[in-house]
Amino acid sequence: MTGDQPAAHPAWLPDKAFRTVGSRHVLVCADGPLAQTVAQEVAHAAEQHGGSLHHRPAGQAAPHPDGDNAEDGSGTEAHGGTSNGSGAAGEPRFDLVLALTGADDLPEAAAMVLAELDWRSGRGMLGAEGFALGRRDGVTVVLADEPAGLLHGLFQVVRLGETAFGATQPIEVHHPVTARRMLNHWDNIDAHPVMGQVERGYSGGSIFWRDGGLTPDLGRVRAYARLLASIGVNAVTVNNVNVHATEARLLTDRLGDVAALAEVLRPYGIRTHLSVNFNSPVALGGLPTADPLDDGVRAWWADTTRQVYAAIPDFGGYVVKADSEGQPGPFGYGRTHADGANTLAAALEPFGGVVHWRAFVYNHTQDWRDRSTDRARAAYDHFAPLDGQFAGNVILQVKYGPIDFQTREPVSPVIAAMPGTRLAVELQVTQEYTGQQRHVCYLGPLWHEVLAFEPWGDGRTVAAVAAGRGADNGPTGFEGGLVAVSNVGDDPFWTGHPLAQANLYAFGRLAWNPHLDPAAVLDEWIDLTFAPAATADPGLLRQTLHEVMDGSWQTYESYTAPLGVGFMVRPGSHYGPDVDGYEYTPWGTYHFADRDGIGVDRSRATGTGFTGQYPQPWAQVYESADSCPDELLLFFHHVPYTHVLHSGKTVVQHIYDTHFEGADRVARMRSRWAGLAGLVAPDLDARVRERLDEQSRCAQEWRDQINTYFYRKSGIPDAHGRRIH
Ligand code: GCW
Repeated sequence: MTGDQPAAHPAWLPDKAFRTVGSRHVLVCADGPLAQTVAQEVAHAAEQHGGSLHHRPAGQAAPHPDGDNAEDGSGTEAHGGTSNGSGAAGEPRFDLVLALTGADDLPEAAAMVLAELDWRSGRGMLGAEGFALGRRDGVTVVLADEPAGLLHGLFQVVRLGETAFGATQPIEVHHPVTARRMLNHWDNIDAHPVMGQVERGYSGGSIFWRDGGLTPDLGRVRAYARLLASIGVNAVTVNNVNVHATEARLLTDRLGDVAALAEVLRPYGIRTHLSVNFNSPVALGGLPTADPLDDGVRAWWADTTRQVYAAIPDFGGYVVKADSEGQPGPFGYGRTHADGANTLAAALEPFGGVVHWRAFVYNHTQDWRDRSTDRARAAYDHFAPLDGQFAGNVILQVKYGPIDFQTREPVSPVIAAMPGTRLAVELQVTQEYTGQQRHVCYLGPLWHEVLAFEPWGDGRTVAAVAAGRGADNGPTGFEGGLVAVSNVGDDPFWTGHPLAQANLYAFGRLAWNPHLDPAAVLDEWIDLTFAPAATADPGLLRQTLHEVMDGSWQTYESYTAPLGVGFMVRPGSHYGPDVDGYEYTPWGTYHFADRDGIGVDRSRATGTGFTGQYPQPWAQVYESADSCPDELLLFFHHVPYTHVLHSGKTVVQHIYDTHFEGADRVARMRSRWAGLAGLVAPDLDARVRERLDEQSRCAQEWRDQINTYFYRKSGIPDAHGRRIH
């Protein structure tokens, strides 16, 4: 227990997940703060499970068997048992060696792996975070050029469990696909009157801020950093992109709080970034303007940023939401977004910092009568013409879809439109539009699909664009990154719904390697979190979790807005059905259903022309209702209810069928979970049951409202005569 907070669930890193490492004799051969973290992790595991840790700096010779380990002055020795015997060079024999490639006097197995690595690619090729993993002579070896690689390698060994200590393994080299893998927290220090403390947060309060200031529970922040490091996340913003008055001051007089958080995140290889308000030179600096081309404004940003780096030397940079949903921006001064971003970038440049500049810019005060304005077009229209004008340390942060994190959207055409700009793709782990952590909705398959999408149909993927890789897979010099909005709060289960932890897990793993199979990623999470092997019925536990989670995104899609049309959620909260809730609002999110048909005509021929923002082949595929994939049909086209889909069903029958099926599937998920009795911890079980009850209720409500709406609009009865109201 920490204060009045219940103890946090260990998520995917309970002590038992470390049994295979903790029961072994481990050598850590590296120095620096991250190596210290590796050593602490191993030492803790060894205490729990009876193994041992020997930690020596990289530049130090191995101990001799008759020596007294006096050279351990700067290292540590932790035992749950003793090292078992002598190795060839007279040193203790280890089961696991985690060493820097530059370390002196490596044990023989590690030297063998290093020699092979040198022969293959040469040391120094592992980079800042990569690692090599191999097993020789009964010893598992992790080698890295930098300590961060050892941290990632340790967690890979933890994930592998006994497999890491089995047969001799060929050497595997692991690299993150992109250097920056970031989570954005939409956390406020002060609870916002409408949005609460965490905007679109469904997991309690902020883990960073409490009672108007820094959380007293930095231990929880440390535990969070550990979870993030284990999945490869290496950057975090600690405040909302909507930067309100109190939070704006994190940049200046409340900077100490940010430094305190950075201090806790740093030992896990996580850099701290800050969301800043574009108007800060006025609001905080007392200047008459925030015009980005004004000399005084530039000097203010430069000076303020210098002070940030004085407090936080490894500070990552700024995230900016400008001219978006009421936030100030360069438009207010007749300047472009390149002008705005570049001014902040110039201030960060001397220190190696970056600006994440969000492309989520659109007219949120649209007249619903105006059919010529298409919100989907906005990001491209604003930003594509600016390609090539952004400074080298500006990263344009683009939501994966053109609208707003809907359950189903096409990939944003901006991703294919700016070859001369560093682009980060933004995903939403918090389930704003996907059930708000009351519904099970495993998003790994959605993100996998987005990251694997080929904008030019030529093998080059969205993930490659974010990673700055060209058609030949060579570096383009425009590396951006992957970013996601966090789903974590101070809830004991971290994510409200315990099964929503899997989304956080999957984001990290897919950001590290987008080629991973989301079902396999889920399996990793299940193994680490529930340790099925240690339960009475491992098969049932694993199978049930897969049955409940694998297809849950498609299930959610099936009982909510149909065929990519989006929204139909309750305005404001974005939870539950309200088909016409947004239809006559200024937000630009319409479905245009009438008695004959539904959907948004975004074709070039007769609609808003949005399809023309895509390169071929997609410009053509999306242009025609005949070639448009079913699941996106209503995003791109307005069609009659009797339009026949590729599936052979009419649109309206598809709506009825998917909504009946979706609600039925939720009922099955609920009864499958009930069959787990006793295999999971009672508190977790109770929380999941409570959420499944709500999901089941809500899915029925969606089913009935959507089906009734379209039956009343179209007058077309369900072919199967099921009950519609
Ligand atoms: O999805 C919308 C949310 C807003 C959010 C905005 C954004 C932080 O409804 O709450 O604001 O997107 O991404 O900026």
